[in-house]
Amino acid sequence: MEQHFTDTIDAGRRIEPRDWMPDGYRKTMIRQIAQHAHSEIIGMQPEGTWITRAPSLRRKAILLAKVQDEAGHGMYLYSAAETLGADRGDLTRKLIDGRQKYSSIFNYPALSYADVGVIGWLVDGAAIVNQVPLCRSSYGPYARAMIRICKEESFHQRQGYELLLAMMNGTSAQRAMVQDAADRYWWPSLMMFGPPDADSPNTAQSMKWGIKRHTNDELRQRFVDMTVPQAARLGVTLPDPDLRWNDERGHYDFGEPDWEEFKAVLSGAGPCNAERSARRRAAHDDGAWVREAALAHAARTRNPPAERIFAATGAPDA
Ligand code: BYC
Repeated sequence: MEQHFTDTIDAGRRIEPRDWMPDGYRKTMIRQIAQHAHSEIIGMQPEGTWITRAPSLRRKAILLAKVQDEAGHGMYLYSAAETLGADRGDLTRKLIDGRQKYSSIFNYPALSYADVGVIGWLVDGAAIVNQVPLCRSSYGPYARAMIRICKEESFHQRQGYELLLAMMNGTSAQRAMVQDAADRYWWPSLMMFGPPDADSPNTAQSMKWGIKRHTNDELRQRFVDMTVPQAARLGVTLPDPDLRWNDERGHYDFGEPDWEEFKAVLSGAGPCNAERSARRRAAHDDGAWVREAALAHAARTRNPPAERIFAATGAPDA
């Protein structure tokens, strides 16, 4: 069975839910998919705070649609984790109790409306660079979920960039807001790709299993190369004095993110960790009655009371 699994991966074919897989593969897939799902769900919070304060009806409609998409992504991903035997309620409890991670990026605040644009441009931009290769990930349900997610992320990135273009063509105060947001989000966006390869405990095995197709550093470089010309077009300066084109490498050189800050954010000491978790916990508690009502409704639908059957079909003969 192990040979068949290895042959399937080596031939670039997909592992499907009913196929045999090593325990480590299942565990790694559940970890990655759960962290990804949690990121989508927690990721609704920073931008969500701006829905009621959007500057126009058009911006509000776009932002609502985007945040709703993130909820949808979380749902596809929890479903993908369920195909591996994970229990959705259990995953949610692990998120709420702080036993499972979500992306570091969502532990930073969204301080102005320009942050909505910069999150779309940089955070969704980084997400696309990271997730497009995952459409070829070896686990079928995850790879297929990723195709739809990437299409939607692409819309998210464009709406962010379009919003920033509008602001950069506005007043000097608006341009300053965009620059400030880019200054705050640049380094945390680079951290989204994970620790440097030398400090990444999972990359080597995940590459062998075809779960990941590129290393963290490869994707970080790809993101920098893609983003620098976009920043120039916008008229935004990226806050890195070491950022320059390297003709020999055919890539941009860039500075080192503050990995101590990254570790602090992962260990719960980021600017918004406590707030994000508390909000998620409160939403879960406040939603208890919805879950109870849904369960009661499902039970009633499975075993409808006699009077409802008779109302629909007419009373039986005495
Ligand atoms: N934040 O060995 P490594 C989105 C963890 S959602 C937090 O390199 P791996 C969006 C890592 O999980 C964005 N934790 O790990 C949503 C591992 O944890 P364990 C989320 C991080 O898995 C709404 C440990 O550190 N995207 O885009 O090989 C609105 C060691 O790292 C981070 C995904 O989840 C981090 N930044 O590689 C807008 C994509 N980085 O083992 C946008 C799918 C690392 O200690 N995930 N860790 O539990 C992946 O591609 C990979 O899991 C990663 C990490 C590249 C993130």
